[in-house]
Amino acid sequence: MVTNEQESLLEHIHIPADLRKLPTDKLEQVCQEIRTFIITVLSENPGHLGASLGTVELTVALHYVFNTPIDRIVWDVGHQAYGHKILTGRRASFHTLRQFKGISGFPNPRESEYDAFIAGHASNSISAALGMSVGCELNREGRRNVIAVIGDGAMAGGLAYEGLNNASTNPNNLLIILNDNDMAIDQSVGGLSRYLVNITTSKTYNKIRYGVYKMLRKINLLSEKRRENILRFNNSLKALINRQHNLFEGFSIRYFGPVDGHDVKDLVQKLNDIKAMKGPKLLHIKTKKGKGFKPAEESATEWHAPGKFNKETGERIVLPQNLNEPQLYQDVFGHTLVELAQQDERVVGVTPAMPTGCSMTYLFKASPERAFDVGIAEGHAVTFSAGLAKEGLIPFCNVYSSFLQRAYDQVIHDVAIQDLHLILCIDRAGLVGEDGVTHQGVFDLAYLRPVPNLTIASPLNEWDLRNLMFTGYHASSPFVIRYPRGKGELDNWQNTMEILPVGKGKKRKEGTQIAVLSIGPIGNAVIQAIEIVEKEDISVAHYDMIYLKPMDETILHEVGKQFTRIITVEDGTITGGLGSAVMEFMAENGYPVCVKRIGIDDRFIEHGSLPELYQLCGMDAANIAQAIRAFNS
Ligand SMILES: Cc1ncc(C[n+]2csc(CCOP(=O)(O)OP(=O)(O)O)c2C)c(N)n1
Repeated sequence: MVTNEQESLLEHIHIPADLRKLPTDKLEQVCQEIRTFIITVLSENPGHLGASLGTVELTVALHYVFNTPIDRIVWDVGHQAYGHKILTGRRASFHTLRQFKGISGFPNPRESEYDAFIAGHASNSISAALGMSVGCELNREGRRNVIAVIGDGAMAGGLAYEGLNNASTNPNNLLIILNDNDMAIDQSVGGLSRYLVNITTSKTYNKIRYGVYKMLRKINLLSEKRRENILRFNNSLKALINRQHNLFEGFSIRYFGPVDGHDVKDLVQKLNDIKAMKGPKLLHIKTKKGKGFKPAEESATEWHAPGKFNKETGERIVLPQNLNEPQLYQDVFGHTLVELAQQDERVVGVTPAMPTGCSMTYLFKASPERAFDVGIAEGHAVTFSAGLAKEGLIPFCNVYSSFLQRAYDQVIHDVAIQDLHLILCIDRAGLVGEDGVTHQGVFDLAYLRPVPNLTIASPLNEWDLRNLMFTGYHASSPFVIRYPRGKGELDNWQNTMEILPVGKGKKRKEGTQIAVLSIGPIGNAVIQAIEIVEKEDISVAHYDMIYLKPMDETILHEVGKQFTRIITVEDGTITGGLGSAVMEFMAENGYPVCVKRIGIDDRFIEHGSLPELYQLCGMDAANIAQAIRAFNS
């Protein structure tokens, strides 16, 4: 612990070069100060707590041993990089984390030269770092070290294997740190996770191996030429002791570890030992998610991103749930899925590593044999669901909007071409707020609309989500439902399920001067905007389209005939979504109308609270009202 008498070291570390001036025996104190700082700031300003507490020692050791920012650290996902932010000039602004115009929750090269690559979506670090490392060998500017830091959860993603497979093909000096805490957000799943447990328990082999490496190095035998021989020697040793192949050495990547990722001095020593080695290598470290904060250590999923909390008592500050309040879309999804599964044993659930986030946990509890967490593997989740559908099951495959970008080809090739009946539930659709630029779920309407055979729908409220799940269940081809994170709008929740006829929208309000067409929950902002302008005697008709595809052509013809001014509103990109579809329809059918599209224009949207971001994008009620006013004049 840092005692009051102890002088703070962290306060004097503005950049990693300051850290590198310290003697090694001061590093533990630096770690303790970083940990305390993260806990203190995050208790007031919510963020990803557990992962960053687990990487404090690693972060300090990396910046101590390597010459950052010339040497590059590529963080995978990036939610574990808070310590890195604190050491790289962002300690003073750390309290603005994830806030509008504050620092990002993930590394971003636009924010700092120490952030080597964009992060947010899992499993890209090995490919990116390998590209840099190979690039360095080709460049004449001289060598730099490139280090990819990847968690055991992210290591399960297919892209990581593509990087591993390619790692030994071209000359490079890549170092991969496998940060193994046996957790993704939920428990890590799958064969890799079991493999890592096995390898971790193979202590004898790993100890002997490291000893042999050190001895050879000491007597100067570890030249490049000898590498192959040593690998072979290691393999025989391994066969002798374990009768187990090492996955990474199978890819011709030298494997070291596992080592204690919370022993900063040892980490420094190990990194120094392997730093100069040429060729791709991997250091496997064992860490604890939430390290140093007991509640987070004990309940890693809950403390992955816990919101505000009391740092003294370890209590999360959770507002009491009022049962008469609107429901969470996620809970509606989770409970409805269980009900459908109880009615029909063909119904199954598939999630790529987000059972808690999307509330598939209810199905895991009710029917564990019919709920599948496939790991961080969105492409696989979609194709796996397609396989299940081929066998006559009815999969509800739940993928977050921005992560579904990883599975675009699978949606087209494996689902749509074969017209397989599954329900693709797109969670976190639309602006997501604090997670920022990498997580905004704003592209799905635009990228899915051109795909034949898909039905694409979005509910105005949480009850319609339930109804759409029921409708999708009764469909016979791929059925897509997109909905946002958080609470819906209804205060008169109904526990019934009804079919919403495919391709039929709803006229919510008559009007004479302007027609507003919306899709999804953003329609509630439209309802409020219309209430505002009606007080100014502007008469607006409102249509909730519900379906982007097929679109309700009866509504579109009615609107084309009765109005000359149409506004479209969607929680997604202006290009390619509802607004574009309406414009195409009006042009193709010869309606002389003027269409104003409200949505996200051609730029990336950074982090901030949802109200701030909706305002920024002109998608809040006041701005929509202003757009109606301006369009009417
Ligand atoms: C492509 C993609 N899918 C899902 C996520 C959501 N996600 C964020 S962190 C995380 C778990 C990562 O686990 P691991 O790599 O082991 O890191 P840890 O949190 O344990 O440090 C997941 C699934 C993501 N960021 N990217």
